[in-house]
Amino acid sequence: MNKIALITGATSGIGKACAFKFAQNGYDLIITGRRKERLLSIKKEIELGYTSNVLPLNFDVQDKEQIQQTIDSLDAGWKKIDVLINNAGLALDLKPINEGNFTDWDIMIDTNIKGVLYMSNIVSKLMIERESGHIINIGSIAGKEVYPNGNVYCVTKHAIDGLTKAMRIDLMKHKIKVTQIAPGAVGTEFSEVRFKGDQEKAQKVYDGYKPLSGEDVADVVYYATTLPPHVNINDLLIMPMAQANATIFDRK
Ligand code: NDP
Ligand code: 8X3
Repeated sequence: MNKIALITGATSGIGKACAFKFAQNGYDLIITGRRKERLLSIKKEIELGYTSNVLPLNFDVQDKEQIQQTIDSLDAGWKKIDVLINNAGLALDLKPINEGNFTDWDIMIDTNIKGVLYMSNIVSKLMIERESGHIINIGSIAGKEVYPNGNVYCVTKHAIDGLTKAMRIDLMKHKIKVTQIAPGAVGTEFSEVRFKGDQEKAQKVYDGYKPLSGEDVADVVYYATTLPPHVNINDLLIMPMAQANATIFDRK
């Protein structure tokens, strides 16, 4: 029987790259996101190219009732989740604290923090029944440092940095590994979402250097799952060569 990975936010970027990486390595996949059409086309593409079975689940990680109902309704086979990748997340805008938009703040906090809490609570219960599992939280350099106007997004990723440590303590006795993978700049739809469709602003983020790709991050996420049972990567910061920290880039 294949192992199963559940990936939140698999319709784009890092999550989508993780779906393909885990499929290449023989996993069955539960892929989730709000954009149903994308989930269906990714399922089709993966099932054409690999032997994996793919179950698309269309929900918003902000909606705890919907998550609970959806996971409860899985059949016993799909409930045997080996790897949970808490990847779904977003930034909305870059504004000083006095100019921030409350709706944007709520969406970032509800998605990036509460979404990870709901998913981890619900899926860890299934892992605890089997005394086995691995939860990988996608953090960020923004969870290690702060940068101008990043306030609320940075705080959500600092929360993931702390939560990953806390979950590791709670779940260690159940033989569940907990890992944070924290990337620097990754060339995904992230900046397009942050700048609400403004392509020019989004492109400027990556001007003059090569950011990580979703695939670069997926390779590292997958690697973390390949280690022997007694070995865990607690925390891993992965950066583009041309990014020294949250704010210093070597742009040519
Ligand atoms: P993308 O915008 O390309 O992908 C984000 C994914 O999250 C999409 O699949 C989206 O799916 C999903 N998502 C967003 N909101 C929700 C929601 N409410 N419910 C369910 N799914 C949701 O960005 P990335 O791949 O770059 O981002 C993935 C993760 O990586 C995020 O947590 C981000 O914070 C983090 N990260 C990104 C970095 C970067 O520079 N790109 C660097 C460090 C960390 P859909 O819209 O279909 O729901
Ligand atoms: C996403 C990367 O640029 O906001 O977490 O630090 S950034």
